[in-house]
Amino acid sequence: MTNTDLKALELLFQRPLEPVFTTRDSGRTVLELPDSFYTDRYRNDTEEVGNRFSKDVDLKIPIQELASVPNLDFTKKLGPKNQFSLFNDRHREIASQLITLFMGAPNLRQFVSLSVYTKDRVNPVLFQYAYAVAIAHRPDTHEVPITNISQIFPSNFVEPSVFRDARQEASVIDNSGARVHLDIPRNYTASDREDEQRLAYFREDIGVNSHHWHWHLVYPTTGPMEVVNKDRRGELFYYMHHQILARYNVERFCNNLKRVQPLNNLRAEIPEGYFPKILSSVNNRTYPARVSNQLLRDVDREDAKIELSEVERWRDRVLAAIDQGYVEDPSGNRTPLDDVRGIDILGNMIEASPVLSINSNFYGNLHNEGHNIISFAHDPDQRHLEEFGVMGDVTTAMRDPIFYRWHGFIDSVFNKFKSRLAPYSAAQLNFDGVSVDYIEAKIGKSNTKANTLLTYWQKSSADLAAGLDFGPSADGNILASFTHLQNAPFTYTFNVTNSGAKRTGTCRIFICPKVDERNQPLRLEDQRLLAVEMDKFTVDLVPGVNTIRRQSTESSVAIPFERSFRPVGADYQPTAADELARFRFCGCGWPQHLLLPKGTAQGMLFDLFVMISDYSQDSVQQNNTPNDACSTAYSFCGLKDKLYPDRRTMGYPFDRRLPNANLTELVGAFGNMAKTDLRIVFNDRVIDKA
Ligand code: CUO
Repeated sequence: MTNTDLKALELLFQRPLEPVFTTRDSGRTVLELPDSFYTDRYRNDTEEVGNRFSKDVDLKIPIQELASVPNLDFTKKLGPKNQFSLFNDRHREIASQLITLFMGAPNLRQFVSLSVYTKDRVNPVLFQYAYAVAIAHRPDTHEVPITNISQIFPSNFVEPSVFRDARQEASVIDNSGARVHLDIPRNYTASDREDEQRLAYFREDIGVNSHHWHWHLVYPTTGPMEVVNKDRRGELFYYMHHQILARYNVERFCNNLKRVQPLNNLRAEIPEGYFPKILSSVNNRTYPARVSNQLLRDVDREDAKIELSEVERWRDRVLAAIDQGYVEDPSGNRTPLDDVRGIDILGNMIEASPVLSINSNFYGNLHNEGHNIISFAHDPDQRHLEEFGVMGDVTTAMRDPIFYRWHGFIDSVFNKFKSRLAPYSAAQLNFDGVSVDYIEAKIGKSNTKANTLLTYWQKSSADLAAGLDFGPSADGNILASFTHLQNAPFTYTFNVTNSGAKRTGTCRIFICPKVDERNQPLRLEDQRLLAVEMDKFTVDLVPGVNTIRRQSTESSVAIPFERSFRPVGADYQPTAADELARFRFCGCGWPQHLLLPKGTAQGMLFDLFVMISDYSQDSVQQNNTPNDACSTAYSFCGLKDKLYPDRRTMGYPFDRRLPNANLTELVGAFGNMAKTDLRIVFNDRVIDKA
């Protein structure tokens, strides 16, 4: 790959709504298009337009003619100003064809040309999605970093009045180099009359929403098989969203709210309203709101038709399959839903992926159509010409309280399947001759108490300028500051005695709430569903006592703030090839600043649970190195182009019933497990990032 190919591909993530011939890279670079690339609108003025933008640039990147010009008619069903939804069948079909087209470009240079040619001819959000999927999966684009979605379409993530300020500032400060901080307000979507508002810091967190977008980008439901058919993707759909639910429920306990009520009755009013206030980038309108006590209705629109009864029928068939213990393909062949493959089959069938579902005619498209019905609740028959609400878009869905009720229902279906499996046996849980004798988690400073962790508010800033179309030309001088939850970094220390020969184990760390919303102790059967995965890593155990130390910042579920909001542009990228590969894949991962739940001012008690399992039962045969691209967040995101690196079912040991009544009995019965009380104290102060 030459540097200019790399650069051209990167530049296409910038200024998604501006024509492709305008300057990019802070006015320094322009793409030189063959005349045939100009759309009809500019075709008669190609010379003038080309000259105007290439006048003062440092670099002109010539774009090669296309060997064969694609027919893009299939994309026309989605207009340039329409919203694009991954949950919408027609949109997904268009995206799938576009991804296939991008994946099929014969070489890198032609891929660049194809992308440049396509950019102004299709819906901009559709383009950015299909383009990013292709970059993530083409073997020749490994080195191209995918710009975080919050930087491409910042208006989907932050309160819109900030952008007016941004443009104003840009016109006054020009290129003097002065940096302007724009403050994104907190708590702008509702007042505290709305109880759900207590969770806004979680639902509207930029890192949470961009993680969710990135996950769906890495695990699309349609497209060429080599893109869609990833190892255990259905299971990971279940597990990643299950963990979101566990985290959200625990977060609710911290805020004095009861657990999410799964949305299992589509005919009942939805008490939770949501007024998102954010702007859609493509049409400059705010995302539609949903009033309190809205009823869901059949959707009958040009762009979507779904009946509630259809979704209910699919739901009943899926539940019947779980009760019967098998699924049927279109020819009537039965596949048992066993303890190893069952969850993966169900994940792909319920989400659903039309290419991986065992029988999409019969089991339908349960989860996606639920998103759709909810997202059109405000205008189901299009009489008001409104587009879908935030639930229709993976970049914004997690902002709405209803997301957690719908996913709460989907999760309850998966949990129902898991609870039908036999409880884990002693043989599946123990690790003979290994005992965990001591565990603690402690903040780094010397005078802190063990097992008391701390959260607080932090003010950080991110450069969101790449996506500010027609905005300031010099990026880097407009920084958006926002306030988010943060935790003080801490270290786990475990003492593990190995009474056998040298061997390897997998260390699994969870935190579980101890009491429910009424302050009643949780039974293990409830606690396991609320267990929050904190970390997972392999440990080598020598004979005798081993002391294991691990930093909270090394967690296998999370990525650091800097990776979620890295500055874009070649200047900021690592140069070593392996570092680059990691940088590129690594936008997927739970935000490190939300690794710990908020806790409470008085301190909220949790069980810190650790288990060392037998690595010979966990390991997967593949070249496994700790430096794999983005090995840091593999629990939620897998490893790029590899098998999921833990053979146990995801969530082990809490994904199935356990042979004991409570956690104390469980750790008493198995020496390779231990727990201790952990207190999370929340300090209600805003601390500026150093
Ligand atoms: Cu991620 Cu419903 O699957 O939003």
